[in-house]
Amino acid sequence: MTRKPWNVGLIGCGFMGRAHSNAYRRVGNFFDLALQPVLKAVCARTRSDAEAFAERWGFESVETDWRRLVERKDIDAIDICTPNDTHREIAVAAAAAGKAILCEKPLARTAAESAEMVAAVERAKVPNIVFYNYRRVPAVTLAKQLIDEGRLGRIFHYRAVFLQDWTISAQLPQGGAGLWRLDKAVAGSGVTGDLLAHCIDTAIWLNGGIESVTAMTETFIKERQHNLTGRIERVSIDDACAFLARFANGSLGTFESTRYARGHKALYTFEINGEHASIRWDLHDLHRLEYFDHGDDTVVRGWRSIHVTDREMPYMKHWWVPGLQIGYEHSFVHQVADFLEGLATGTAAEPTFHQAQLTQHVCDAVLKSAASRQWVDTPRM
Ligand code: SOE
Repeated sequence: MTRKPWNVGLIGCGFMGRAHSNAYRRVGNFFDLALQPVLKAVCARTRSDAEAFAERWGFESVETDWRRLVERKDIDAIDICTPNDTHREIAVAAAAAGKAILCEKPLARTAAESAEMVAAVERAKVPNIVFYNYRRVPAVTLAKQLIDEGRLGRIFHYRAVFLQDWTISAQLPQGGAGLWRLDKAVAGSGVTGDLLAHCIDTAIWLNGGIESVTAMTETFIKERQHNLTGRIERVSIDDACAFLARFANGSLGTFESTRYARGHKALYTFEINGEHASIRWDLHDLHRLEYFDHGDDTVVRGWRSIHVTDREMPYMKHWWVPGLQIGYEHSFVHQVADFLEGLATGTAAEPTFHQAQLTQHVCDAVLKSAASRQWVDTPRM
């Protein structure tokens, strides 16, 4: 099968730059697609970083100014893997240059910033997507399938947590490479934009829109040394956030996230309780979906743990044989596969910038509610 080359220009060489590069390299080996990603160019702040990354991952060329990359005629798609404060400017320029855009989450620091990005891609009519990768863990996609089939019936409760413990030390500085997530000017917020954004995206996808929220946040370590200035500076991000939500379908949501849950590295779990059935998922055991069906015979009724590896299960026919599981990195491969499939069929893969704007609005409402100690409605879109 002859595939048309699809030239990717990646901006950012951190953790996400690696996850996305791996996806572009792998996708053609496992999915039959009309387009073949070509790692055309990578952009980093310094030439040595860009060159080292290019050599490791197989990029053909390097840039140190993202504007030059965006202007290049040999680039079809711009992938934004940079810190959050740069997403808007890069995306607006890439849209104006007619490139497809794949952006790491969260779309931007605030809903006002991301609204400009939504307007830019819609004006330019360029394909776009946001990497909320957990939608494409097969067990999570299976949860969506079960809900859409009506197996849960009316949904009453949605419960999500995302717990980490990597910022407990007061000696950990803020700012700069790897630690910009602690710097509000760069990240926009703490756990709300970084971790709860994942939970919110999955929740909206599985259970529909969130209409109102009431939240509390806390910053446990009030001052940290800033890596870029060398000074002790105020910490303005939310270290922890918990909120209650009302969904448009009448169900109630509870969400909690923190980077201060000793013993938890990336414990993202959700549980959904419906009239007929419940489902539960845990990132630490990501290839399993737990399912309770009240319709089962009483004597065998109980939670079952579905090992999501059969060919009939989402994405799994592309991988190994039943019983052999896949992992975190595959969710990015699936996202790229769906995006390319969407380009070929004309049906955009989700979440587009427009759809990700819903999550931005919920994040903004959560932070506003925490500051005001009031319930806050999300805007109708
Ligand atoms: C933060 O530690 C982080 O890397 C997030 O930025 C990712 O989005 C999440 O998937 C894992 O945790």
